[in-house]
Amino acid sequence: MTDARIRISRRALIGGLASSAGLLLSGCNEEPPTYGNLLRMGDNLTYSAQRLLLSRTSLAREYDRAEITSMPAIGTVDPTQGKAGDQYAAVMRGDFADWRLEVVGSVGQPKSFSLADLKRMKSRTQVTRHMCEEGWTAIAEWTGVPLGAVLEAVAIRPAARFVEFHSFDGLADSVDLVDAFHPQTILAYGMNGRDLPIPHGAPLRLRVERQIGYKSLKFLRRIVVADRFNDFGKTGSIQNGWAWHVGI
Ligand SMILES: Nc1nc2c(c(=O)[nH]1)N[C@H]1C(S)=C(S)[C@@H](COP(=O)(O)O)O[C@H]1N2
Ligand SMILES: [Mo]
Repeated sequence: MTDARIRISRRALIGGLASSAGLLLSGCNEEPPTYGNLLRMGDNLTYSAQRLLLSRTSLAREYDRAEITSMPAIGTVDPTQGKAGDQYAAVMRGDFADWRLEVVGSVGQPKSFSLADLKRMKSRTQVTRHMCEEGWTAIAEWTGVPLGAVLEAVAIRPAARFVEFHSFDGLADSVDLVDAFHPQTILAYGMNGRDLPIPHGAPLRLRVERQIGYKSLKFLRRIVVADRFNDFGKTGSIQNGWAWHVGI
């Protein structure tokens, strides 16, 4: 590591500690959200360090198709059993023809997209390594529409800072606009050249390749663009003991 890099990471460290102690510099867009909880300082550390050390568009490594591995389905694999189970079952029975992705919030033109609408938009295919917090990794190919293209289509407002995702199984999470507009952040409807299988999040899941696996929410139903940070209470990662920002 060069001297300059060491200085940067020390600054990231100090910045992370300061902000987690509640000393947020007002008006600084590089600061992560704060929840006034010292136990969450790891969020600030990984957030500051990644934002300082990696360029906004540096890409997660991509692999060849020949390197694809098998991938277990983890967490919710059958959303018909969950909170909005009946609604999921209804759209699943129709092969997701009646499913819609609602995109609302701090936007000029709220829209609701069918799967066909999303498939007609710009698409990106990427072979990446999924890293689960439980310790396993897997390589798969994902095809979808860049989240940035969807956000442009709804004309997000200048005050917007976060993009929130809501799933059929009740989970919710968010990313900042750096991750939202990152070229590898896609709303995936395809996996390994086929439609996204139900256990892996059909009909649409998020892929956030520069963060750990649980950020890539499956079974999406709604996206809300927000000006302020929301921890989603019991349905969010934070109150479940998981970090909000988990850069890899
Ligand atoms: N809606 C929803 N999204 C989710 C989960 C979940 O339980 N529900 N599990 C997360 C975790 S911990 C991982 S590792 C990946 C697993 O994706 P996979 O089932 O395709 O392997 O999805 C993430 N997204
Ligand atoms: Mo995971």
